[in-house]
Amino acid sequence: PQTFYLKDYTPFGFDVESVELTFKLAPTATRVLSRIRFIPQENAASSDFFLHGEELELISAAIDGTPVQVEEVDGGLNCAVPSTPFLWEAEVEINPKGNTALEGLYMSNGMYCTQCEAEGFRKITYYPDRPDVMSTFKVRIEGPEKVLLSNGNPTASGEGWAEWHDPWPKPAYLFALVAGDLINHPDHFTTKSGKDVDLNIWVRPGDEGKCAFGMEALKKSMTWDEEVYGREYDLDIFNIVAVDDFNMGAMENKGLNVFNSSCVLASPETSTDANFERIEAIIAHEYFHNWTGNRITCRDWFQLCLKEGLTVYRDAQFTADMRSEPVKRIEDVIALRARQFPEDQGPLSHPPRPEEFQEINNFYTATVYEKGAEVIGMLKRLVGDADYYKALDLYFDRHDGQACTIEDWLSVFEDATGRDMAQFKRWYSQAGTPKLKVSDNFDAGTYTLTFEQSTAPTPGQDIKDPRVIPIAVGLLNDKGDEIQPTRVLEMTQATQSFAFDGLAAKPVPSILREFSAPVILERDTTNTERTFLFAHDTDPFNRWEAGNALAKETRLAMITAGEAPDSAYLDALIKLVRDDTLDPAFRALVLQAPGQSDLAQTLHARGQVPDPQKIYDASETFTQTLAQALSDSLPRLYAATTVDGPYSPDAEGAGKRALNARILSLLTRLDAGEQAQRQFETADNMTLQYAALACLLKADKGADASASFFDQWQEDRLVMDKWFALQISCAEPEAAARIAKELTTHPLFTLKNPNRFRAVMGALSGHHAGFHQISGAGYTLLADNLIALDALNPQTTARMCAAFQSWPRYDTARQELIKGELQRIATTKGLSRDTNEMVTRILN
Ligand code: DPP
Ligand code: ZN
Repeated sequence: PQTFYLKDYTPFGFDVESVELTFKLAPTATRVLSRIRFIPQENAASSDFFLHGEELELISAAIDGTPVQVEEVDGGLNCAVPSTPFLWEAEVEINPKGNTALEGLYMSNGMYCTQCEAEGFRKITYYPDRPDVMSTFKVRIEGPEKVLLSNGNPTASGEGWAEWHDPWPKPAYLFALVAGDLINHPDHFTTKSGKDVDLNIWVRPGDEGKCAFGMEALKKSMTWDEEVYGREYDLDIFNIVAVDDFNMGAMENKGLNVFNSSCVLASPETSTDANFERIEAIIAHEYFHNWTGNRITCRDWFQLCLKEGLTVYRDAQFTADMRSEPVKRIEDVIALRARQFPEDQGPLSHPPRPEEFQEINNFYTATVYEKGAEVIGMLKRLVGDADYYKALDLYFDRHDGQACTIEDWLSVFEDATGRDMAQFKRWYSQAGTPKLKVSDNFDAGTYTLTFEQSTAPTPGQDIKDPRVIPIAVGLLNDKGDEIQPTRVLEMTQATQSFAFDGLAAKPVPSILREFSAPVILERDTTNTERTFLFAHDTDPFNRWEAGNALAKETRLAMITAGEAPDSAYLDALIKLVRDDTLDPAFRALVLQAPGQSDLAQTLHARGQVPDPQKIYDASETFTQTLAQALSDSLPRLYAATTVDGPYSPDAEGAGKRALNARILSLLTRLDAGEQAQRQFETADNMTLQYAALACLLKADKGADASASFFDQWQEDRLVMDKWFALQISCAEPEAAARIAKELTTHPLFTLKNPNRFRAVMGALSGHHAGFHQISGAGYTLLADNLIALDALNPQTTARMCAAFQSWPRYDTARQELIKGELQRIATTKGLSRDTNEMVTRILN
């Protein structure tokens, strides 16, 4: 397979002045007519006229009205063209119904929809399908469907046809078309300059009651982007469409966002608090792309984090503003450690801006997105808020309408702040998670912190240079008063010291507040000091972090030394959980057990071989001990966190319910399941019903509840995804793969719906001890299903291969089992380029 390199970038030798497309829709034989005006560039580096195209049947091609001979080659066509501006016209036929890859134009439940990012437009017609080629689009859709949508503004329509015009030049990956018998949930928004915008959420009949929350989230996002970034919407209409079969979460097509239905449809009866929060964030994310992604896009796909890192950062700011800043930060760091750290420390490690790929779809990763966002957060911390927004204003001013690079992005920071960003740029070019070793010294009133940074080699990058690391530090005295408010230390050397003068006694340091950089902090400290910070740290993130470190250390000591749960930590934990002055959402996070895969990674980093079953047992024992130790308080806490009145998905209620669910899970370990059963039966919202079902399944008392849940919700696809997943994630380790296998034979299981596939296979691979059973049953089941799915949907298959990425951590027996499965996948006949690249990288 071909490998593409950043260093090989060459501009396309032609400008595209305008694009006109006509779609004559038919399920298995849609005709696409294109009329494209090309202008050869003067002094072009290359005058080759190559148009991308895949799985297209070329009916005709003409230049300036005269039929032309083209050379069809793998991945596209070549054609001899004039050296003066010309009109390219082509007609192709495509088969949306046969398109199970869900890329290009495809059908889902009888509706047509598109997914073009990154390189799906070439499955619609011949085109220079690269993000640096931007043009305006006019689209005519002909078909019997009631609703015919494309990008931009509607210009004309009649029975069986509609026309759209998008005045904003865009790359082809932002093209979209939707056609179906859909129903809309309408609303409108007036922008700050007084422009009226029609808003619609389009859904299948039956789903119209699940749109109101998404619509509110959209309006909040529009207001927020005006207020915080000064960005206004720029078309007369903004459409969102919900589709069931979708590889990603959602897609920011200009003026026509297409959403996985799981990321937009919401109702109290069918969605949990976590669903509501995620939907609000994704609506915001896609909306924010209108400026960071669409108006300013990427020059090439190596620059993907330019738009994704920034837009994830922006949506995180939005969620923090709508809800709770510390809670959002803690949630994000938990997710970063669970998803990005393993990637960064394993065979798939790559920089936020990769320099080579075979299949770009394999680089929509936690590193590009979440680490990309961390990099923006560091930039903001280093330059300060005022200069950050100054740089962003310059970015929008200077680059509106352009396809940009990370160099362009860093230049606006250099020009707006006068700083040199050369060293900071290493965050974009170097892979791997830096380790930051800390030591301290107190002498004659001066407290000195010394940091040493190092990053282990990653694939293709043996040597790492020191990075700029913003380290937010505060100091406490022995009573827990803050004697040094948060100060951002700017580390640039491999080893560097920072001094704090004029102190009466040795302080307790609170280091890497707010998780100010995505690094692994290593410090010789004691559980006594951690317990002190857990009780007193004035930075909520680091207070949680101290508890998290204790939670990890006590489990690790149980695993490696057979110790009992640390009683000082238990006491501190119980005290904190009982403290009603603290935010319930924060207390719920403090009660959240550290991820078992994260514990395995830590053991591996300390030179030990993790045993998934022992990790599981230690976690269970700890939770059981906690339940018993807290037993007196559980009924009171359960009552105190029960939210009265009608359900509302606001942050306050959600925080209480999150704590309530943790209390219920502890209660269920002590009673016979009565409380959970009662909650299950009386719940009037999915958050409570789901929490109760999870408790019952975990206690192995969920058979009846599970059956009644199925009866109640079997018609609801999204709730059924929960039902599939929960049975696996709540199973005993030895039963997880067996249950998952049974579920793959359930009549409602299908390979054709990525959500359903992810519900089952994602729950299996997310069950650390269950997936890693030494029998290898989990590995085999996942590999069987990946092989089956690859023939239909390479993109989703390839992404799920990442479940195998952590194999080097485990014992030889497990390593051999996993490698055997990866080899079995690799040698499958006709394996996709996507999956082939992933298994090859994981094995090497
Ligand atoms: N739709 C995906 C996302 O936002 C890719 N752009 O992030
Ligand atoms: Zn995005």
